[in-house]
Amino acid sequence: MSRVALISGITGQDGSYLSEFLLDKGYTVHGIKRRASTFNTERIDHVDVHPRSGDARLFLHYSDLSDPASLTALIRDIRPHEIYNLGAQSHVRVSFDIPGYTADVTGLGALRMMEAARSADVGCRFYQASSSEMFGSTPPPQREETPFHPRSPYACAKVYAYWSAVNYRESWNMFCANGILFNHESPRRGENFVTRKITRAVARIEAGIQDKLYLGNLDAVRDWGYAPEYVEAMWLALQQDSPDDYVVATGEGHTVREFVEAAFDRVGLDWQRYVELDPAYFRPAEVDALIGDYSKARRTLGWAPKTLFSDLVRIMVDADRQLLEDERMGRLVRVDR
Ligand code: NAP
Ligand code: G4F
Repeated sequence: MSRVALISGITGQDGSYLSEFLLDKGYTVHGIKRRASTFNTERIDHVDVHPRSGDARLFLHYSDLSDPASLTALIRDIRPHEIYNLGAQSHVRVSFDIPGYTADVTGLGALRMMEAARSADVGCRFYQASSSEMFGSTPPPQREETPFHPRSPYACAKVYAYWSAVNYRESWNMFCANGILFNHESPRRGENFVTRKITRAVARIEAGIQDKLYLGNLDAVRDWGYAPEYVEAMWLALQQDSPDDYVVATGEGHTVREFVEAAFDRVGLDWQRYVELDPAYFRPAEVDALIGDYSKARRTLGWAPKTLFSDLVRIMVDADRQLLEDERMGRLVRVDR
């Protein structure tokens, strides 16, 4: 019988890659989508076979991390072997504008998922999408034992969710694992995270339809990996004999400025002619440097990154050039089923 997984955040970057990964492994995949006034399933439409075809192994359900009753009912109904809690208000800068909502969805939402799994009593394994943002101002390299010093409402909420997962493990003997993932990017990255904002702008500036790119802090250092590789680490964390917490990273740090320079270089343009600073993109408190030590994941999970900085920049710039070309040629048409 096929294994069953439930993913919150299935419509996001990681949820889409994880769905593909689990479907390839033969899983039946259920995902939580939230009601929106516009279509929000663009990242998974290509793997979503309609149930009426009889071949479907991906099923989407309306629910929300703010609605405990629907989470409990869903888990009781589908009885998953594995739950991946990827849903979150995941934008750090935005979390300063909506701190209460971020705490509710990103922090309490994780608790609601764990409590729903516990009360449904289905004996499933639970993955919590923890974040390198929890390390905040603690200097690199950061590893599992590094103390947290969160610097945003988002990071505070993630610390709460992290400790809730540890607490459910210790209190209820639930198999709860935290993946402490450092930044990971891809052509499916949300357009208002810095890497994707840059690569989209590069494609548009090259095509002559955008003049300037407005950014905030160019000095921040991030450890950027490739998202499709990171979802394998999530799965591996749930295949171990006992639950644990893992840093997942590349071990390489680069500044935002280096990313900008490499992306403009890819199309032969001098970034200094196009990039301007806008104070609106600076944060009330910044995380200066995140560089992860992933030795435990390598040793225990057998996981290591394959795609490093310059390949990541190339993949993202080339994908945004292609996407723009497809949009301009009218090749991207949504077909309702
Ligand atoms: P993302 O693209 O922003 O996706 C977030 C997902 O959460 C989307 O599917 C979103 O739905 C959903 N969501 C938001 N609010 C929700 C709610 N109230 N109820 C249910 N679902 C809700 O994020 P990502 O990059 O894939 O990251 C996945 C997870 O890993 C997040 O928890 C993030 O905080 C964490 N993380 C990410 C990174 C990274 O570098 N990407 C690093 C460390 C940790 P809509 O599509 O409807 O908006
Ligand atoms: O791309 P960012 O918005 O990602 P950030 O804040 O590191 O958070 C991401 O990674 C976390 C893991 O460490 C995740 F938990 C979180 O969910 C999210 O996926 O910003 C990266 C850096 C920051 O230092 C920011 O100040 O880029 C700097 N930056 C400079 N100009 C900008 C901009 N960030 C954004 N979003 N937009 C700018 O214009």
